[in-house]
Amino acid sequence: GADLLEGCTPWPEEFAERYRALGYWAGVGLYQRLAQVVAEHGERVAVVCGERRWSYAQFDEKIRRFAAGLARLGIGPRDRVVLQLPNLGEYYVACYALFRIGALPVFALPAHRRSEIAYFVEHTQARACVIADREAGFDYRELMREVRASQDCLREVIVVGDAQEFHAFDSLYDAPIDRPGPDAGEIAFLQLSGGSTGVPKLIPRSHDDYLYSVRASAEICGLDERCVYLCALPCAHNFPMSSPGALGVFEVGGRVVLARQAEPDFCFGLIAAERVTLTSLVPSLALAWLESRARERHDLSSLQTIQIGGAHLANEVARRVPGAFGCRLQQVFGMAEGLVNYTRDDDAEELVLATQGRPISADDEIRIVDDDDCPVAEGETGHLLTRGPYTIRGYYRAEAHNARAFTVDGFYRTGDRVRRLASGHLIVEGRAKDQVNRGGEKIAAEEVESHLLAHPAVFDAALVAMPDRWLGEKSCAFVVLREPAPSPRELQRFLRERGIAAFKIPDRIEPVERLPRTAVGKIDKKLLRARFLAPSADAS
Ligand code: J2J
Repeated sequence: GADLLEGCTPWPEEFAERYRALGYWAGVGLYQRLAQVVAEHGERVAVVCGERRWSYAQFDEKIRRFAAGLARLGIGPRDRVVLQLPNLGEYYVACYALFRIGALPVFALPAHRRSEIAYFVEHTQARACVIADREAGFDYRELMREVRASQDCLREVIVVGDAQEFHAFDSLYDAPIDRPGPDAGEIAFLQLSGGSTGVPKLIPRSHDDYLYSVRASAEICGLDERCVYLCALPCAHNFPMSSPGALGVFEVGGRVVLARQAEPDFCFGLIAAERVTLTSLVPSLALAWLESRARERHDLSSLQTIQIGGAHLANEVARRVPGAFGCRLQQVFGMAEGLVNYTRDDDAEELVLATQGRPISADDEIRIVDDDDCPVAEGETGHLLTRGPYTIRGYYRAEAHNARAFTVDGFYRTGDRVRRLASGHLIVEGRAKDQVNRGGEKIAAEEVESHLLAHPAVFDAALVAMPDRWLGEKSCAFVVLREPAPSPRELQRFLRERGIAAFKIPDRIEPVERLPRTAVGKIDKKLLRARFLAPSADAS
């Protein structure tokens, strides 16, 4: 671990040794593992994307050819490449090709705009970006032109579709070359954190640690080669990627069906046509699927399990799922930093409906503590801290933040408030971190506040969650304004022009005289949130 990628925190040697000795870390790289599956399941269908169907052998050939093309562009071990693609088969080709050559994808979301992408490029000193030409009315090539103008490190732009002055994705399918893969202890990629601070944090995951979580997840979920998984969430999210997600399905020789949109009608059609057995949803999407009449028009009988996670799932919604879809519900409480909890097939019904599951691994260490880091009494609610064979020990290039986000003995402070049952199942009771969870999309309050404060007429700003029937939470910014005061609409436009993802733009902006403060002078967000509980305060 001594010569890990600069800016990453290795596991202490005694832990690494233990995780290897227990067989969690198998010493196999992510591409290497896929190659083993290809050898066994070459003729089976791996990826379905629109009209295209790729067998494992075809998928692998694309990966090896694309890896050669990347190498021709000079992309090599440990180079960072920002990957910003919608749900397309090329997503996984690019991922595994980068894994193969030991370069690191940086998992951006299609919703990200100039501010986020420029930050990822700069912070990781990325050499290349992989994008789609256009999607949902947005031209990503335009975005790249803007980013390139300010970022000298960014040499190559690779475009799925009409490349214009950039490299066409398809032009990089060279003749494969054999090359040794990276060591499995290496960092495989940088995943995005939900975060709560001013700038997004990046999560370095190693081949060994990630593959363990994927393999164990596939096992817990009982996947085998007959599994047909519908990827309806953005494929860059950690949940549909690894819990067990697409990588879990590739682990067993199953089939990944990519949904370009998450709309019920569209997805139900795919479920019926492809005989989908498994999918993963955030609660807001599950609710939309439940409420959709389209359910009655399609044959959904192939579904065996719907996983729901990423945000609070209301008990009433959980109860409706099995009956409405004629399949099992599995609750998933996970985080891109590591720890993932699942309810299990043989759990009592009440546990499945009312808890967020228990950890993957016997070596996931769970601590539930009070504000002073002292363990709370058994069964009481407290802050969740965790450490284990697939939970990171530090964010990428974030030394000062790491000192706060991890305990001295390496536990990650999740920012979630949980309670543990005697069975080991966790119930997520709330959140201490300064974040809005907007239908599973995480918004770091401080990040949006600092964008607001960049406006000359904004004197002070506080972003808080407000309850929403569909998304669970929406965001509301309370702002103290100087004259001439801009309207809420003007402020929203200002944020859009700063180039931030649409989901981060406050759903509501409330001008106030002043922000309430706590005794120590911090903005009292609890008091601000409480306004949404008092019926008289909600004017909208
Ligand atoms: C309440 N809050 C939840 C749940 C996540 C699997 C599943 C989800 C994610 C994910 C993931 C929750 N109930 N069931 O990476 O592999 C909130 C918590 C958590 C944060 C992590 C996976 N499931 N959450 O959502 O990194 O606050 O990962 O700390 O996006 O989502 O967000 P993220």
